[in-house]
Amino acid sequence: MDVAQSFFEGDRRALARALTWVESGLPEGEALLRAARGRGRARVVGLTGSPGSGKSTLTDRLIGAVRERGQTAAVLAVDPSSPFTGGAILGDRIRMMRHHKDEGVFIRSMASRGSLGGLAGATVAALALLEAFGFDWIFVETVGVGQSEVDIARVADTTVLVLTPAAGDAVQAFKAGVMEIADVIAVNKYDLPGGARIVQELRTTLEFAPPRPAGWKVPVLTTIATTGEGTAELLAAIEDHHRHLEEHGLLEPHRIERARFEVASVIQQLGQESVRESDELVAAVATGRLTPRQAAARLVARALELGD
Ligand SMILES: Nc1nc2c(ncn2[C@@H]2O[C@H](COP(=O)(O)OP(=O)(O)O)[C@@H](O)[C@H]2O)c(=O)[nH]1
Ligand SMILES: [Mg+2]
Repeated sequence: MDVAQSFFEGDRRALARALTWVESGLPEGEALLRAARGRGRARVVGLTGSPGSGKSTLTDRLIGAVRERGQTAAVLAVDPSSPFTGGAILGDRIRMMRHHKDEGVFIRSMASRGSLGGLAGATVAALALLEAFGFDWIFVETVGVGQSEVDIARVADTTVLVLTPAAGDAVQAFKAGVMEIADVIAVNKYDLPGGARIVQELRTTLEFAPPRPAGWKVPVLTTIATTGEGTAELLAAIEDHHRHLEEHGLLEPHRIERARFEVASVIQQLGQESVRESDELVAAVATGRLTPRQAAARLVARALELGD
C-alpha cells in the first residue's frame, strides 16, 4: 500500500506503520513527516507524575469525556526506563482497553530509547504524525522520573501533574522541580486519606511560587480516576489553560519549542552514535593529538554527511 496516501486518507494502519518508521528513524518516515508538518489542530496534554499515581486511569477517563462530545483522542504512553520493560506499558494498555474497538481512539506505547534520558525526539515526531492525522486531543503519558517531566512541558500545550495523598509525593515533585512546570495539578486517589491536607499545602505553596506566563494561576483539582469523579472539572481546567495560551499568543511559541526539542534530540543522538563508533578520533583525544572540540566537530560533520 502507499502508506503516505493511506495516511492522509485517514487509514489507521497507515498511521501505525508511519509511527514505526518514525520510531525507528527510517527515511520513509522523514518524508511523510515533512508532508505532515503543520497540519492538524490537536491539543497536546502531557500527564506526568510518579508511577502508580493514576496517570493511565485518569487518561482513560479523559478519553471517555472527550469521546462523549464526539471528539477524537490519541494517547502516547512513553516509558523512559527501557525498551524492554514493557510491564508498565502493558498495564496502561489494559487500563485503556475499553477504548480498544473505538475508531476515535488511538493508543500507542513508545520506549524513549536512544535519548539521554527523558522524552525522545521520536516521541515528538510521533506527536506531529498524530496531529496531522487529525486527532482533536493527544495525551502524552510519561513515567515521571527526572528529566521526562521537564521534557513533557516543553512539548505539551498543557502539562498535568498527577499527585496522590501519599506522603512524600508532593515533596518529591518539589525536589524534582516538577511543580514549576505543571499547568494543572490533579490530586488523584482523593478517596484515600490525607487528600484535603495535601490540597491545602499545594495551594499555599503555589501562592508563593514564581509567576507563570501571562499570569496563569495553577489550579489544584481533586480526582478519583477509578470512579471518574472530578474528570469533568479536570478537562475544564485543561481547556481553561488552552484558552489562556490562545488568548495570550502562547500556543505558537510552544510549537516552536517542540521543534527545538526535536532538533536538539537529533543532535544528541547523532553525537552519541558517532562517538560510540569512532575509536580512532577518541583515541586521538586521549593522546592529545586532537582537542575534544576538534574531534567532536569532525564526528558531527561526518555523521551529517552520512545522514543527508
Ligand atoms: N484508590 C484509588 N486507586 C486508583 C485511583 N486511580 C488509579 N488508581 C489505581 O492505582 C493503580 C495505578 O494506576 P495507573 O493508572 O496505572 O497509574 P500510572 O502508573 O500513573 O499510570 C491502579 O491499580 C489503579 O486502579 C484512584 O483515584 N483511587
Ligand atoms: Mg501508566
